Amino acid sequence: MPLKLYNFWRSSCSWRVRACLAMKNVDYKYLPIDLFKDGGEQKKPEYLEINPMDQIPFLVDGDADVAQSMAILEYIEEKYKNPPLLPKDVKLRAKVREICGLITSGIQPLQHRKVLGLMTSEDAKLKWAHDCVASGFEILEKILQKSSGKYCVGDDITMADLCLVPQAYNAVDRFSVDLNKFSVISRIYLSLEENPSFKKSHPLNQPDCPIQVPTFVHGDVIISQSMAIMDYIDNKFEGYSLLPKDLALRAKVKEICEIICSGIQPIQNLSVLQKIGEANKMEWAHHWIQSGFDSLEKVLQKSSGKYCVGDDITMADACLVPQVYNAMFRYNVSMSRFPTISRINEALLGHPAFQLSHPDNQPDCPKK
Ligand SMILES: N[C@@H](CCC(=O)N[C@@H](CS)C(=O)NCC(=O)O)C(=O)O
Repeated sequence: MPLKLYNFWRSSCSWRVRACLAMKNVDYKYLPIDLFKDGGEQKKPEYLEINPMDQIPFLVDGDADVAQSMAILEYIEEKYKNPPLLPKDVKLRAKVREICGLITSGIQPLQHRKVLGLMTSEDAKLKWAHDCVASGFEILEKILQKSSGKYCVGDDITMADLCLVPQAYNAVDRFSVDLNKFSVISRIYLSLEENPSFKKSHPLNQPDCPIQVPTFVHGDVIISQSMAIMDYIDNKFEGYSLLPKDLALRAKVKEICEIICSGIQPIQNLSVLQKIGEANKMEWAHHWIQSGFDSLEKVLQKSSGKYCVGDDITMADACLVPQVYNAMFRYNVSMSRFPTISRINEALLGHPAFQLSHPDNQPDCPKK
């Protein structure tokens, strides 16, 4: 009977255990416990019956059950010997446990959801979590400067790395900690990001992770649909706004976004093309993009300055560039009949934000 792991895709403590099982190639049944649904499935009587602690991860192995990620890691380590995740040398083994303790008792609990729930605002939560993680990382960095080789302790992956990777991911992804300030932590984190066991156990690769891409996660806020995400980012983060203050211009930006996001992209997305079939899909995509671009060209002839609406970059431009890229490189649409779209696209491709976010510059883009 395979092991059963009660866990949640986003939970860093769960990731530690999933990574351990992946390293040791142990098969297990994934039992999702949604920490957010209906006030949290971890608090439901049926779960508390299994695990009196309203937490995950929780491992069941026949008549054995174990809570607390470190106890689970030790259990798996003792039961499945290869590859070992604790060094043979007693001093190194203690060092691994020291690093695990620092992360699992000294950092993670301070940024636990229950603690953050005591803060009065989203900003206060983020500041608290950021500061706790950053100050913990300052200490961790000093320890790792002495202990690390390729990984946290020497050149072999250990339990310390199982704790480090999820915590570093949380730090960057949820609490905007600047990892560049911690050169050893970021070196180890970046090298392990590519490791197949960490990839397999990664939050975004779990069956209960919301399947739609893009999905944006910010603290407890989880949003999919690109327009809704852009709107959130625009309102949440001060500084440059991608929506004009003027009401009419703002409406024009949204009109252009909709032409692209509702009028062009959905007709040429993968699931539609699969239905259309291999033989006809290019012609189909070509046709609908061209007819969408015909309308868009006319709108832009009136609305554009340097960019889609006037001379400032807006959400409309954020929609335009990826659609032109698709048109040109996936569906061979000739852009010569769309001079305004092409001109704006060229101008935007020179901008650092569009270079940084370009498909070719993403970590999951296959190396050429
Ligand atoms: N020390 C525990 C901590 C477990 C823990 O904090 N789990 C979190 C998810 S990472 C949880 O279940 N939270 C429940 C909640 O937020 O209500 C361990 O290492 O397993």
